[in-house]
Amino acid sequence: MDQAPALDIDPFAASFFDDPFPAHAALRDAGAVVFLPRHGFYAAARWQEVHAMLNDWQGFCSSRGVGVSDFAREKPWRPPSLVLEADPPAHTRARTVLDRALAPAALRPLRAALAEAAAECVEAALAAGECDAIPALAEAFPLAVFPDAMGLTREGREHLLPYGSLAFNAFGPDNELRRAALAEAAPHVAWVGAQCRRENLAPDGIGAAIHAAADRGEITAEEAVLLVRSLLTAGLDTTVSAIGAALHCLATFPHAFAQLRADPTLARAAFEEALRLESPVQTFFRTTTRPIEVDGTTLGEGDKVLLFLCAANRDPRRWDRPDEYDLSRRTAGHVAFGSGVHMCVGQLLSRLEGEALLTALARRVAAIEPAGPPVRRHNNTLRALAHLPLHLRAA
Ligand code: 4IA
Repeated sequence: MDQAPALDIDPFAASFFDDPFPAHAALRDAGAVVFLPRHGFYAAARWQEVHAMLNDWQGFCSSRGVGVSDFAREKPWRPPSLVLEADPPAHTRARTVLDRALAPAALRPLRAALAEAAAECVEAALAAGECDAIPALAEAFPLAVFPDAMGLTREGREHLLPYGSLAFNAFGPDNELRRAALAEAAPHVAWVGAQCRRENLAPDGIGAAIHAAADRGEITAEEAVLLVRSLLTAGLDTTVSAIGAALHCLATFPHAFAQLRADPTLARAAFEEALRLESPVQTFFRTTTRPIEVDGTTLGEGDKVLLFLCAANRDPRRWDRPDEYDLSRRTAGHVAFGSGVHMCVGQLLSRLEGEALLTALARRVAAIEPAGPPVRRHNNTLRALAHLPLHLRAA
């Protein structure tokens, strides 16, 4: 069987983060799977293979870690996630608990608070006229709703974003970003670890709902702590990145913003298309459980494969005009939330947040214009902005 084509690319380098798109195209065009000799792992960047691998948990497992590090050979930096870093049947048991805690019935009561907080954030940004939309909107809005929804105490919330940033950097190779994040980890890890405990969570929040599953015997008390940790890890930096991406898209595609203004019910579509185009979670890995053939190339057992979600979401083999932000596009099938048994358990809350913020924007803002160049925030997993200077004009 053929060997995979090799490409001399480092997908965890600063230059890659600044402009990943030419390398995405090179990866897609080189083959269905490509070997990256600099790191010693494989990559998949076409939609078809990324989607197929995400839906084959038997062949492409998560329990050996979804980062560079192979848990079969290296000790993980923290106890593994019971959902992200697990396979069925263990995964199914833990996932069922989170499914219920984040189900429509559990989240419906949040809608009013989301709309109110979104309106306040947009009003505050408008009052300033010119703003840095990352702290002012992309961070301020999720921070105003998510920690309360989880039931967290007010003190120490400044640890949440650094903890997420650490976890997402830790999926990468042993580079400067990962080393720097781990060197600063201790206070963030300690705070988040303590907040996952039942006695530190408000009785009416999502965190308490997870602990209630332990009372019903669905999971143990210690498992509940780790499942709360999953939501605190995955639930904030991701939505910050997604909302930042949507604001960037709306500022750079004025026609799309005009459509959104004319019809605020397009908020959901505007958020979804930003997810497809920018894909907050850029990449993660699977590990092969046996020799597997992919389009004529045979992978061995225990090989790491890096799945390029954003490259799949812009694959011209799957999407028309893939680099265009188009509110009328049928986005179904994008893999920004993953696919298969691990598909984002928080996607409903994510969409409610995105919809609330973009609806508030559509109702209150007449024009969004760039007020300076955006500045990227480099991370081994997340595509994110550090700064997005915008000029907002009130409607
Ligand atoms: C967890 C891939 C990302 C969104 C994610 C990160 C962490 C966890 C889950 C998902 O800690 O369980």
